[in-house]
Amino acid sequence: MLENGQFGGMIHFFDQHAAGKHVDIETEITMVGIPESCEDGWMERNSKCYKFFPKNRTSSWSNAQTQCENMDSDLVTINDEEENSYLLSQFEDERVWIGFSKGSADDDFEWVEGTPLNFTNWGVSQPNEGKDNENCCVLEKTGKWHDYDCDNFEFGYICEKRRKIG
Ligand SMILES: [Ca+2]
Ligand SMILES: [Ca+2]
Repeated sequence: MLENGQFGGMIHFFDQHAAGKHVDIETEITMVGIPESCEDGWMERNSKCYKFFPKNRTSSWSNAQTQCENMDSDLVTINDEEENSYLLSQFEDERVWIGFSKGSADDDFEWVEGTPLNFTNWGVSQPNEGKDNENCCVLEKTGKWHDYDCDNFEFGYICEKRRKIG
């Protein structure tokens, strides 16, 4: 009897402890306003929301970025191999614009929303500057990245944003 009582007491203690922690975490999340899911029409993955605009909504790179900005987002930033693979699984186009570009031929490619560059997936011989300035980047269906002329091609595109702030 005595051992049963002690054992029960311990469980009660841990339950209270866990319940207290749960409340603390919920309070913290509410204060910084992170939860909430993606808005309608946006795909959710790892706290980010994505919207895909395939070839029936093609655009130059800068128009695509403007469209994303109008929805409080940017052209997608591909941070790692997993995100690259995820995106590939979500569109059928030959290639789509991503948020990777440079101001001129002499600049370096950078992410439009400012993420430090720690992953690239250029195709063979890319970026190659082509015949003209190729200052904008696409994600090809092969998974590889290619630089293209920003203005003289119209492709589909992908917008990305953090999950809706509640
Ligand atoms: Ca990303
Ligand atoms: Ca190229």
